[in-house]
Amino acid sequence: MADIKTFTTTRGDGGETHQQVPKQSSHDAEGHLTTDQGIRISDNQNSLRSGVRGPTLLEDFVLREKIFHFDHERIPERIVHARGSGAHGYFETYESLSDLTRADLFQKAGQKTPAFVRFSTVAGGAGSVDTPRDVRGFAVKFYTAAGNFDLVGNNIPVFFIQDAMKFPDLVHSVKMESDRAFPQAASAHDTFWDFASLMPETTHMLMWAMSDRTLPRSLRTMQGFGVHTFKLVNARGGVTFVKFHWKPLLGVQSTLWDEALKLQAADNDFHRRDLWNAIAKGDFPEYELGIQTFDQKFADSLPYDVLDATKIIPEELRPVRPIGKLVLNRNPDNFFAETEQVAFCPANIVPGIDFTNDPLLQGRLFSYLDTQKSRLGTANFHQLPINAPKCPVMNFQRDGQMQMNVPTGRANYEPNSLGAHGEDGGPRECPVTGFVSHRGRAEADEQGDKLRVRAELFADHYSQARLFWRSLTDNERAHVASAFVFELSKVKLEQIPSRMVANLRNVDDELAQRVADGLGIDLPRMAKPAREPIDLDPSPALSIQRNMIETLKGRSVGILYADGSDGGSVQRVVKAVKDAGGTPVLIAPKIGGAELSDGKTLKADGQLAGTPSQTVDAVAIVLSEAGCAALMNESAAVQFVADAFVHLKAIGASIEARPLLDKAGVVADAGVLGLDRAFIAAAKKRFWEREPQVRTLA
Ligand code: HDD
Repeated sequence: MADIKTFTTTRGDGGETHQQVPKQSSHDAEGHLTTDQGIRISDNQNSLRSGVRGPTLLEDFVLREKIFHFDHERIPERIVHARGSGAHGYFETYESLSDLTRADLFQKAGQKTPAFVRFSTVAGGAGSVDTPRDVRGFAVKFYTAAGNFDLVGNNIPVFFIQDAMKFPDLVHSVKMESDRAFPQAASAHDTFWDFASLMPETTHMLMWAMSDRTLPRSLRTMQGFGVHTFKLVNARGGVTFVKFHWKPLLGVQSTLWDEALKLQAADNDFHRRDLWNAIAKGDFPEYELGIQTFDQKFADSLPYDVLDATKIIPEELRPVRPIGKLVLNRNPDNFFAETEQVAFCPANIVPGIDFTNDPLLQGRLFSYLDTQKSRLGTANFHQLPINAPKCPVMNFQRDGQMQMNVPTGRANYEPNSLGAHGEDGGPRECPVTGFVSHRGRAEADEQGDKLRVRAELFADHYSQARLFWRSLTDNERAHVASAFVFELSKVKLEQIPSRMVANLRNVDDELAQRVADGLGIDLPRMAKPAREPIDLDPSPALSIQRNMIETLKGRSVGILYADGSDGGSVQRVVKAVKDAGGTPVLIAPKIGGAELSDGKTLKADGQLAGTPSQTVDAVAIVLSEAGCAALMNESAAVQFVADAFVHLKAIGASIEARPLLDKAGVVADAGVLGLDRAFIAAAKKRFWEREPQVRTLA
């Protein structure tokens, strides 16, 4: 009935721990369908009734059990990050970090630790779309040999608020409005901008949220950040401050806003499908884990507070040191059991890692454990296979709903002398190997009177927002300005947009002016900042455009063909794309394919109307004269080409396809090519220089 999966984890000391997880299938060993009680079912089509056309009988336990279970199949969705996609994998350490931390997973070069990752959007419900403008969650559970370590981060290195006290307000404001239940999965509405404009501390994160960072091309091409400052603690008790960064090996790539909007129509599951397909075909997503480390002296030298989650430490100031790699190599077996039931918690840390006094982090330490009880219904949620540590768990916690273990022995208290868990009555405390909170001497001075206050430097709400703005390229800045205009144009209450623009004047007057112009409102007076912003050096590392890796790996090329297309040309493009590590996607007017010039029928991967060009990264239009003529009045074909052009993608086309390009408004530039080698090189990038030709970069 159940086959057993064995997980193995290597420990820092070279030892191995095993844990067995039963894998349930829907029938017994001989392939029979059974009830939950194991009784074989004779008929799964008809309920038991009295007479052929008579009433259904209450005694039909097969029917009752089936419907009873179905009635309870849903659990409360996450209050935030409800929509997510998960994957299994492992983390491999590059070199020993024992000088910095005694955390088991970082002790040996080559050491592998099993991991599970859940990526998510924040505002939308579980059934919402994958590509709204939204922050993405990047939560990693490391099943280390010394217990579970959860790094529950986002794809943006800062947060909207500084104190957990404001989290419920933030989330209430951004989710669908409480009376009308709309909009779904969108921040472009009155309540969010009302809150944001009244809370200047949100400004830095707003800049990121309005940038291309919230429009990732795929879950494989976005960064992740632990956000808070944490501590690494070594075996001698020495402490180093740390910030965690994930960098995708494919580089960071985003979509344009128009593309993201159209993707919502083309494929609600665009990111989930992409992640699944990549793993299924062995194209495993990889992310490098990096650390920025520093000491108290460095922290004291900064003009901002490292305990403030609305601040970054620029990479140029403190380089990110790569320490290992996460490889996602297995899709979940069951979405509900794994991706839905996985329970992350920033409080899950292991010896060698510790918290700081960041007031946002401190609030999170309570929230996640608490929410799992309401979501998963029992204090025993840690026993679910996806949450269970893969190292021994031994304590005297007992009972509770859905206790899935059978604890043995008479003693359920400590100390005891009954020897239920060994001669000495264990399990016992481990003063040396156990978790010891770092004493935090450096921060102790600041503890004392009970106060509801913020530290002085937390009042600087604009300097880093300004730093971010100044680090972007012209195109990226234009996207930020347009995003503010788009979002604020959806706000109906008049006082809100001008209040927001008044805040933006503290970031950059030109930005504020562009947003005011875009909205058609007068530039308001500058809002008085709580603390005068200062000019910090720009950080080029923050720009996506500047750091994009030119590659076809992880990218796809849509090849549009039709009856009469030259077979040789199609095959050459397919081969060249594959050779460069990309994925060719064959697109034809009919899913059954088209008859090529050589008389062969080539089956398509996607039908033209259902596979618009925003689902791929570059397009090749391989048409014969007749094929092109047939598509000239096909809006899906014209749109296919037009969108590729305005989304700044490379377009390779046969000469015969030119009339279609003309009709789609394509104007010759460096990204519009024939079907030769140059096209494959072009398909590795976007043509940012085309953008002023296709939209106003206000
Ligand atoms: Fe949170 C879920 C990330 C602040 C309270 N959060 C959640 C998830 C991610 C983050 C990735 C989804 C985990 C999953 O896939 O299951 N949250 C963050 C980051 C934050 C942050 C990077 C700031 C740096 N969160 C934050 C605060 C609070 C919460 C300040 C409350 C005081 N977050 C929650 C939660 C959730 C959650 C309500 C909802 C579902 C869950 O925890 O398991 O407890």
